[in-house]
Parts: sequence; structure tokens; C-alpha cells
Amino acid sequence: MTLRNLFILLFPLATFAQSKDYPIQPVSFTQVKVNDHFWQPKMNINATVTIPYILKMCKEHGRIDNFLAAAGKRENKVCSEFTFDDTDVYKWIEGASYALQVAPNATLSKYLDSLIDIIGLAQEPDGYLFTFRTIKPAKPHDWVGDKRWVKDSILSHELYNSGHLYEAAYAHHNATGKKNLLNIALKNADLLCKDFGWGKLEIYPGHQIVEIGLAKLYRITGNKKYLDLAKFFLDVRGPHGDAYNQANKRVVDQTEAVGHAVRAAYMYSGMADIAALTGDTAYLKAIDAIWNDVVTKKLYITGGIGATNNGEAFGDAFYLPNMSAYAETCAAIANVYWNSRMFLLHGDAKYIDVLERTLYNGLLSGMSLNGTRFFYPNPLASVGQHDRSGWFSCACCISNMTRFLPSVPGYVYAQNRNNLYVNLFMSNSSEIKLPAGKVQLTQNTNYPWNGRVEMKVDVTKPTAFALHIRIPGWAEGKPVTGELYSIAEEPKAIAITVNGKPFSIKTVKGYAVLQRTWQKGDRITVELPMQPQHVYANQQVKANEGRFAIQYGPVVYCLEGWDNKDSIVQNIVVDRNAPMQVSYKGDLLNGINTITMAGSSAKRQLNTAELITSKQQVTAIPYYAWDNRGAGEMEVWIPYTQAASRPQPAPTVAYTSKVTASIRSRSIMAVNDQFEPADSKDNSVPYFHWWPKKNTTEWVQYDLNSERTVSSCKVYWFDDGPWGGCRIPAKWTIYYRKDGQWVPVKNTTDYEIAKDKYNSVTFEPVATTGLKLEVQLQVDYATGIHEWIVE
Ligand code: FUB
Ligand code: ZN
Repeated sequence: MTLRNLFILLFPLATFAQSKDYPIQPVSFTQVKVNDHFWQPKMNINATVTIPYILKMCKEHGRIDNFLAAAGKRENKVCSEFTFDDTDVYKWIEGASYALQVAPNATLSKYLDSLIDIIGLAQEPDGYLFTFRTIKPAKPHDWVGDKRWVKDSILSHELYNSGHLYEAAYAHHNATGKKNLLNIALKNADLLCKDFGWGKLEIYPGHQIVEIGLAKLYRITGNKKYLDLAKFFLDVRGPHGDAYNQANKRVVDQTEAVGHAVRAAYMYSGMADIAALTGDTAYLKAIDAIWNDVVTKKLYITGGIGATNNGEAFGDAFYLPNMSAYAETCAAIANVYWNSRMFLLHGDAKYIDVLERTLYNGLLSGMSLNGTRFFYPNPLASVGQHDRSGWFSCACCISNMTRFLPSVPGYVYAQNRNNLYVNLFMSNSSEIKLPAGKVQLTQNTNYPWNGRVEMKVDVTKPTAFALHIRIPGWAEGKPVTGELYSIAEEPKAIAITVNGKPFSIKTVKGYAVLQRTWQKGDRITVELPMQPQHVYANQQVKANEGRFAIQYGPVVYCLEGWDNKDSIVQNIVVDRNAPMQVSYKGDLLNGINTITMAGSSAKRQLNTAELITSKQQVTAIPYYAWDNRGAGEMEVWIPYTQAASRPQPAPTVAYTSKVTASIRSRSIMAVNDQFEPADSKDNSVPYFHWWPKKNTTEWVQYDLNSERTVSSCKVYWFDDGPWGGCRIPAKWTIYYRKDGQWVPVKNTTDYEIAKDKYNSVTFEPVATTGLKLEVQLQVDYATGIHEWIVE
């Protein structure tokens, strides 16, 4: 018997108490019974709709079949597209286990066991678990090397799969007390310990997460080799790799957030874990600096991170475009993980400000209210090209959402000796064990629609402890630390009473500290005055020039077409001083506060630069709730200057036509939307593209609203070279409809082909009801169109 097996035999369910860990510990979500009007329905939907739905989708999309094939239970074939598809199953197990922990469900528990049996059979005898290799497909996936691990620093995701396996095993073990998945995880981790390390394979994980997974295995078993391996995986990274996966510098030398945002924030979380578990100060110094970089330069007002789709990555400082914002749902979840850990290290409410902002906005937007549609990027503006989807072949964000939601109650409270932190506000009843005694704490609130929180302390005997109540940054006029965002309104007075008597608030690290000997039935009220607030972005954020955002408590608002005149919003302007009215609408979007104000909107006209403007009422809804009534226009940052707004297009030939293309795409409306790109690669305005096609002939067609005589066209190509997959086309030709046939126009000038400008062609006038723009794609590239003008 190995020592490890002996350990497991002796301490079957023990969680090892480390000598070092986070000074502050979260109060486990199992001790926090949420009965909140806002969160409870969302967690119910996750448990009753999303969890079964995602299992069904994992079955339909080959995820379970991959395990069956690797287990030798079906034909030898990889049944899905990405080498990290195993993680969808692991994340589903994590979510399902968390859900089981709060609501026992025998059928689910039985199914989990049978699924875990299959995973066990898919594991190779020495612990290796990666279906894409074990299946031994006829043609291995391009991302998978011919030997284990060798391509992990690039794309194989073998260690990423392991990390999610460990996270799932930890959750499943904690939820059920069972060891079936944990044993699979430990066998895999033992293999990692054998293969990787100084003097062995010195390879860094291409996509981080194995670090936090290993830290959890260390916490369960107390076996330091898992902790050492996690530290090795951090220390072996850099300095000669790519910024894409944060390998351009040693982790301890990093001071700025760069590269793929999910990888980054998982890595920062891992650094926090290892710093907490080892006392390492170099990691701390690095993540403190990186955190400052993110919150002062790279954080969306929604808490989203990772501004660009180019590498799904952080952009440069202050690069925070709205319509093309990437802000991946996984990155928002990773941002919550990271900020929660930063709080546990430092005990400062500024981290919870970021966490709360992310939670209520850029994370929650990731899933529809009905629990079955998902955003991968979470843009802050749209003309209707964005819509949640029921599935993506890369389903990372979907499975991530379902594992995250049941864990929300675990972010409400935290404790450190006889200090009890109240971080989030939601109705709940909780049992918390402090050294001084057991505390039953309840919260009653209508947050986030109202800032009054009533709390009750129940103790069996008078108990001395300090209650640290977070005073949110938004209530003090500070959205997040630093100068990235500011709030115009003067903060209103915050009031706390204890048993009806005013408590004089002095904050320590963002908390009102109520130190006293608590008696049974003590009551606390907290009044966080909510009012609609105008938020302004730092002037260096070019995308938000002349614009403000609205925030009410922790909730960021947006304008959506559904609630506004003509179903459009990009043409709206609202004076900064226009008063805003708040009203609760119980029957709208599962119950929300709407915010209304007076504004105006503008329309372009034909042949004159003069705009037609008219007054209108403007309605804002919470950002997280947009796109639940169908796709359409939306914007978070509202223009207060005409120059910042985009007036409704003029009724040109193109704009009044019906537009179709050789492929179906929501973005087709971009070709006649009259948004002017700054250059061909400008992805901050809508564009239409054929990527990943190449070397084919494609088309876009205008069906005119009546017969018109036309004699010229201008096209602005989308070309995102040298990194992207679109280039100007090899050739283009205009056809017109004549007697039901497409006939090429007789051009009187050449067809220009150049990027960063309109390309013109003039032709002999034709009277027609239809025009077709045919493009021949370059051999190795797709192309795209910003705008196609007809005159
Ligand atoms: O690589 C695995 C996941 O797929 C990443 O976390 C996402 O950003 C997507 O690239
Ligand atoms: Zn994702």
C-alpha cells in the first residue's frame, strides 16, 4: 500500500488543515442558505434547467462519447472539435455537485456515479486522462503532439483538462463525501508529479488552471507534492515565451495584465493560492501590481476583462472598445475567482467592489434569464449583430456558467478569527462558526433594487466578535479603485443602526467595523442610498468620449432597442443633467428597476449633412438583462454629445434595400449601416465577413425597395491583416438584375482594390431592382465588408 493510499484510508473525508493558507477564509456556500428574490431564482434555473440542459448538450455534442470511446465502449473516434472538450464534462460535474450539496437529488447523484465510472475507464493505467489521445484516432488533432505533454505549452490543453478535473473532483468530494472522482484526479496528479518538475519535463501549462486545481488537491490531502508542483508550474513559465499565455516574463516579474484574459486571471488566482499556502511574497508583489494595472486601465465598467478578440486578450491600457468588446464570460468568472482571492489575502473591500461589479454585470450577462442561451463575448454595444446562443462548439463559457452559479452564496461572507465579513448583500440565513461561538446571521433585503439591508444576529450566549460590513465603492462615489471611472453624483449619507441606534461609521479597508458583544436578536440595518449615478470614463478611453454610463447600486444599465423609439438606441443623446426616474417593473425581465429620462434622437437625411432631431423618452434596463427579448440595438455608454452618437442612417438606396449574402450572418446589416470605419481593420464598428472561408466566390445582394437608376458603387473592405484571417479580395464585380438574370455592369472605371479607403467603380447607368456584389476571395484568406454604398 502506498503512503497516499494509507493516508486516504486513515483520513477518508478529512480536509487537511494547512499550517498556512489565506488569512481570511470564505464562509462555505453550504452554510449560507440564500432565499433572495434576485439570486435564488437564478440559482434555481441553473439547477433545474441549465444543469440538465448542459448535460443534454454534452451528450449531443460528443463530450460523453469521447469518454466512452477512450474507455473502449464505443468506436475509436473523436466525437467533438476541441482538445479541451473533456472540461465541459468536468465543469458540468462541478456545477452538478455544488447543486447537490444544497439540494440532494438521488437520480442526479446516481448518474454522476455512472459518469465517473466511465471517466475512470477512460483513464490510462498510469493516470493519464485526455480522451483526444487515448482514443488513438486515425488522424490526431493538430494541437496534440505525438508524445504526451510536448505541445501543452502551445495548444494541447492536457494540463488544462487536468486542472478542471481537479476542480470537479474537489467539488464532488466536498458535496458527496465520495472519493470516486477524487481518486481519479489524484491518480492523474500523481502522474503529473512523476513527469513534470525541475530536471524532468520543464514545460509550462499552455492554459493555466492546473495550478488552482493542484492547490485544492493539496488542501484535501495535505500532500505537499501537489503544492510543489503547482508552484513549479508557475515558476517554469517565462521569460522567453509568448505574452499570449503570460510566458513573456517570469511570473514574479510581471506587472501588467497581458495576453489571453482567461489564462491570465486563472494564473493570477493560482499565484494568490500559492502565495497564501506558502507565504511567498514575490507572487504577491506581482499580482498586486497586475491588479492595479487591470483596475486602473483595463477593466470594463461591467467588470469584464479581455478587450480584444485578437487572442481573446487584454488590450493596451485604456483600450476598451464597446461594440467589439470581447469580455469573455469565462474571463468574468476568472475575474471573480481572482478578486475573491485578493480579498482573502488582503481583507480589503476594494477587491469585492470589482467582484460585485463583475458578478451583477459582465458575468451575469453571460446567460439568458431562461438559463439556456449564452454569450461568449459580452459586448457593451450592439446594432443587433450579437445574440446569445444555445451552444458553441467551443463551449467553455457555457459549462463555466453552470459551475459558477451554485457557488454564489460562498462569496457573501468570510471570516478571520472573530472577524466576520459581510461582503455581498442578498437575503439569506447562515450559520457561521467563529472561535467565540456559533452565529446565526440573517439578511433581508431587496438589493440590488433597493439599498436597505436588515440583518439579525442570533447567538446562544453573548458573543464578542467584529462584524465588518462592506461599504460598497459605488455608495461612496468610487466605482473601482483609481481613476479609470468616476461618478458625478455626490454620495449620499450611508446609515447603519444597531438595535435602532445610529452607529457612527468609520471605515477600515472599506468596511464599517461593528465590534461588540452580540446578544441574541440584535438587529442591524444598513442603508446604502441607491440613486441613478452618471459614470464617466477616463479621457484616455477613446471609445467613451462624450458618453456616460448609468449605474444604480451595483447594477450597470444599458439602453436596448426594445424599450426605445424605433427600436434603435445608437442615435440617442441624453443631456448630462437630465433627471432620471427609477421605477420597479415586476413583470419585465423577471423584475427590474427601469430608469427613464428625457433625451433626443437624430436622423440623417439624403444629400445634406443636416440632421433631423426629435425629443423622446429614453429608457434604460440592467445590462445583464439585455437580449432576452430577441437581438437588437443596445448600448451601455450613452452619448451626451451629438458627435458621440450615431444618427439613424439616411434613406439611401443601400439603406432602404433588403440585404442578403452567400452565408447567413447576423452581421449582414453592417454593410449598409452607414457606420464609418477608421480603417479596414477597425472592428469597433460593425462589419460583415466570410471568415473562415478562403479561395471561394461569395456575394452580397441588395434587393432595392423600387426600381432605381444607379451608376456607381463604393466598397470599404474589412481586412484585419497581418494577424486576422480577412484581407481585401482578389477581385470584385457588380452585377445588376435584368429580366430576372444577373448581368455584369459595364464599368467605365477600374474596380479599385485597396484597404483603408472606399474602393469605387462607376458604370453605365442601369435601371434595376437588384444589385449583387461578387467577391473572389484570396487563395489563403477570407474578406469582409464594412460598407457598400450605391449611387
Ligand atoms: O482554451 C480553452 C478556452 O477556450 C479558453 O479559456 C477560452 O478563451 C477559449 O479559447
Ligand atoms: Zn469561455
